[in-house]
Amino acid sequence: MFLLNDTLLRYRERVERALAARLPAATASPARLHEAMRYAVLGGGKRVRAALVYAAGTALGAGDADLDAPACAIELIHAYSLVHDDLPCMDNDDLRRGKPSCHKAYDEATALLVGDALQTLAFEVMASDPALTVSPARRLEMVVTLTRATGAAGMAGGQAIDLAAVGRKLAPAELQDMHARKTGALIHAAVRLGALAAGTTDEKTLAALDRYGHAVGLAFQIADDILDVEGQAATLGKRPGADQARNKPTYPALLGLDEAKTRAQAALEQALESLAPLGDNGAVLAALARYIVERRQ
Ligand code: GRG
Repeated sequence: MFLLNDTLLRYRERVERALAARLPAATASPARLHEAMRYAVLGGGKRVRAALVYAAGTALGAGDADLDAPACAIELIHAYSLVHDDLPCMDNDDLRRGKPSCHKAYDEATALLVGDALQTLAFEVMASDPALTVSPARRLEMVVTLTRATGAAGMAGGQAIDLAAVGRKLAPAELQDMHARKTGALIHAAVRLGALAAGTTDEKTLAALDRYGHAVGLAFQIADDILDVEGQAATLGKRPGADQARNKPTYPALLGLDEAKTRAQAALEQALESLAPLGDNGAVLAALARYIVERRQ
């Protein structure tokens, strides 16, 4: 029997090394920007998105080396989003991953540039990293997958809906749409990139993993909303209660804590059911889905 903790640790260590190798050296000019990029990316984070890339790719027969580039690209986009999200013009958070957020450790202009540079580095890695050995057409499909998840149709669009919704009561369908873009799109893309890196062309398998990715994205966000109510600052690495304090639209705020937990379980069940076509090869993805719902940070 495999242990998820060991597998997660191995993925975390692997992506940490892969990221460190792809980020610009802190000593190279412009040193302050490069140092801040490394500060924002390295030495923190659960690396759930990278783990989803590795687990999906491995389930379909990819080697780790082919999965490093998409795992890094996803984590670079995610780190950029956190740096920008923490800025005073957005969520104005001083703490991230248990340490001062990027604009607090450096300054706002540097944090803005860090986000910009991490986003472009992610696309450079996806488009040209030599560790990825798929065909040019498949690589282009991966670049497009990442752009759609990141841009106005995905994460940036979801963030815009979120900012516009503060203080306003969203309908459940609106809340789901916002989260599907803001958080779900990147999580779904992580799973799909893993599958694409494995060279899979089987539509049924890709469709099953798409269903899994959407369900896990939803489960992740509901769990995150619940943690904002029930979590502890020491384990979260950020202030709990921030969503409530800002009157943000969340699942517990809209539906109550019990119903939010019911929905998280339903999304988990859906994720697990989606994995049926993968048989035993879906075991790590199933354990990751459970971890995403049951995590305490
Ligand atoms: C600035 C374009 C732009 C988008 C920001 C992702 C996002 C959109 C904002 C982050 C706000 C937030 C806390 C959303 C809740 C879900 C989420 C992304 C949590 C953080 O992800 P984790 O828990 O973080 O995977 P770690 O630190 O473990 O990587």
